[in-house]
Amino acid sequence: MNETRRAVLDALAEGPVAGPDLADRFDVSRNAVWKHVEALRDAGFEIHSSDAGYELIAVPEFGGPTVQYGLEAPFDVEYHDAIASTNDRARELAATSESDVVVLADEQTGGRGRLDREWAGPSGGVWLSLLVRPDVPPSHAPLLTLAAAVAVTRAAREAGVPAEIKWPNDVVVPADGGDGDGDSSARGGRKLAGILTEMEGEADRVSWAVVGVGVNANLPGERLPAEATSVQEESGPVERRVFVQRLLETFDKLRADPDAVLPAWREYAATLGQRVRVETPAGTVEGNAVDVAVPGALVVETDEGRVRVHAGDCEHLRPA
Ligand code: BT5
Repeated sequence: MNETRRAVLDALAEGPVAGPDLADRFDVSRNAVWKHVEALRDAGFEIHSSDAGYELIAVPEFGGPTVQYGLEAPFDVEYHDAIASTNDRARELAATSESDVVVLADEQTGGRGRLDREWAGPSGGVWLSLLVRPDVPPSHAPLLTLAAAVAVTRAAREAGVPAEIKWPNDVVVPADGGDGDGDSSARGGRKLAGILTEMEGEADRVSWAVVGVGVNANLPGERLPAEATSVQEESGPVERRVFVQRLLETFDKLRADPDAVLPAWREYAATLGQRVRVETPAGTVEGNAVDVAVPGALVVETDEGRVRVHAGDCEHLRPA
């Protein structure tokens, strides 16, 4: 949404305002004002017009302009009702000079998880990919995944869901409902969200990173895979516009303050203190998960000593 349109929208939200006044205020023609109003109506904003002028009555439930409206983070939002994969679209944009763009969809028909696994993306979810160009070495990219996990967890908790983070990239609702008595299911809870970070880098710097976030927001249980849950199932439907805004705002703050990522992650971690088995590309690691270390490695206390695991699938085991 361009700056004038955003400013027109802000003005309409403050009460009836006459078209000519808007034209004067923003130094554009009356016709241009009318075009902005019509474009906003097309995007689903309900704008009432009377003798007193234009007035914003309601914002759309979901979409690009409605997420950008009131968003306190510098992202442009490209919205699709349906798309194969927001990560694929963000990767296309990565080939241009775009940055700080969020590709957002209501429905994803060819969503991907890690290792080319399928990701179910029915209408009603929050499927988004952030295209960013952080000035960090490629080895630090996992911090983006952790930051996104913190951002999702915070937004989910604000929506009333006792979400926790399962290393490295899952946001889950523990089977014990988050009361911390350790009685989690063997796999570590029901999955609320997953994150898929992809990037391209040179030796010392990330060229682009696409952080793909999938959150089961307003989805009934029967539309979810087994072992999954949704915000709707846990605490009722959520205003997705607000959910996405909070998520993007937290992510934006954390990327500006990388030192804050690990402490926030530890605070929400379901994995720390658990007995885990991690299938890594180099083999299986089993032991107690004791910490997370820069840039996102899980520290596991094994019979042979401490091991840092950088990637893999993590299973929470029942205490021995
Ligand atoms: C992930 O992979 O958890 C990363 C998922 C990332 C999805 C987002 S949506 C926006 C963006 N665009 C994309 O195309 N992708 C990203 P992984 O850890 O490999 O988990 C995948 C596994 O989770 C699957 O094999 C299923 O078992 C399970 N799964 C699939 N869909 C799910 C869903 N909607 N909710 C919970 N679990 C699901």
